[in-house]
Amino acid sequence: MTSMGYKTLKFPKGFLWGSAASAHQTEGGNHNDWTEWERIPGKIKDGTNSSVACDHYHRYEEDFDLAKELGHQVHRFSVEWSRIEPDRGKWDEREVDHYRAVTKTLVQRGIQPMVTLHHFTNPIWFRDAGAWLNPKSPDMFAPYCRKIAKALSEYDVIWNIINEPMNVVGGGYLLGEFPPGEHDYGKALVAAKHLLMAHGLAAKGIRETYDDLGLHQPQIAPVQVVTYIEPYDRSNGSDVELAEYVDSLYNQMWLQGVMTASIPEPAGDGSQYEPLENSADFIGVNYYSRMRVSSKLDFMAGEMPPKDDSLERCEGLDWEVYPQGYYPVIKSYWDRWRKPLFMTENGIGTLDDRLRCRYILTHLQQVHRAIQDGVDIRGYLVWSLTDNFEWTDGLSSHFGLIGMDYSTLKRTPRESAYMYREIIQKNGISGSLQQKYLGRHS
Ligand code: GCO
Repeated sequence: MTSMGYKTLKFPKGFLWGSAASAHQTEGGNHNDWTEWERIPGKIKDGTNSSVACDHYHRYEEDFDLAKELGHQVHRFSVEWSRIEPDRGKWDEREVDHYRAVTKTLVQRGIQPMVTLHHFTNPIWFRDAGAWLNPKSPDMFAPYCRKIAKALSEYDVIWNIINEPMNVVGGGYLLGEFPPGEHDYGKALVAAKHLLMAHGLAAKGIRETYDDLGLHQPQIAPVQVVTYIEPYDRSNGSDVELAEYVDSLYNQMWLQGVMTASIPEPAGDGSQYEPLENSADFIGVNYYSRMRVSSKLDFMAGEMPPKDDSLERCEGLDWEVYPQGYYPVIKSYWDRWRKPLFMTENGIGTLDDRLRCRYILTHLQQVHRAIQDGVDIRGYLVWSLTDNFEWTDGLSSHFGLIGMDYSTLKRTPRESAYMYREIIQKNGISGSLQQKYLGRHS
């Protein structure tokens, strides 16, 4: 016991600390399906767009200098497919070189690169071909993955393939908040199936690329967003049933496909899909909040019961701050799959940086608890290194450890960034740090 009853929380040796970001949200200057979507009035809540974003495309060295100064040991970023393959089968080698330079810049700073190959955005030609509804979409995605695997193979890269596939499905084909803006359950399942196949083919392509080059196999992982789903009324059987269904659809089905090398129901008929074999060395878990569901409302149309007013919220997106949901989410994956986990995103959009500090600390307490209970967790990444363009909310969302003045593009680390650095340096959280930000232990 130390300060005021808070225990020092030690993390395992070799636990990796860092942050995550994506190309479209930070780079500026992209032209993909999201670029066009953003131009449609009403799609982005604050009317902003990603045309400049953080200008990270030109300022990545400065950003990685900051990451290094802030003690980060790993950084998760994405390669923008539309830059690499602006037309089908046509490669832009200068852009390939760009991401080689980005990766090298991290390595030179002693930061482990974790590379996502698809973080929501699609090239225009792929959109025009029907995107993830096209049965050939997995084959269209695979050559790009091989290309980047080869290009970055000289560095020790950890591969994430597709970021939050069920958000692509839910946002794009159920809730209509992401392109192509549809509300169609049947199409959503088709997209989920093709995203699974795409993960498998991409993983296989990366493995073969490394084999052909005579290199050791890299770490490859799927990245799932996991929301803790609860019935609005626990005593109502239909609410409980709906919660189970939503959990199985959003949190379990896709990953089950990866882990069992099959296309599970309802996206498929359970048949095996061989390329998915050996496509997960660990599971990337993105956690932000919980969601309550009520059978009295139309969940598929995005209708949600009222939020709990006693909980703090993420600005704009209005997500409840719910660290209690993190532990059961982690445990459910561990108990089911016994695969190492990596916390690939966790964070909050807010200008109240003390809230961000509390958010990070209370969530890390849950991660630590899971580790104590035997879960193999390899690392933790804050979303995000800097403020950036938030999909439906635009630039007025503030997820960064580093604040961004969009008029000057000046980066200023927030207090949370220094708090996080202290945690990284100690590979743990002292009692006094918890007391400072969380107050007296109750
Ligand atoms: C996602 C993405 C990130 C978001 C973050 C906050 O989870 O949707 O991976 O790109 O910006 O999660 O919404």
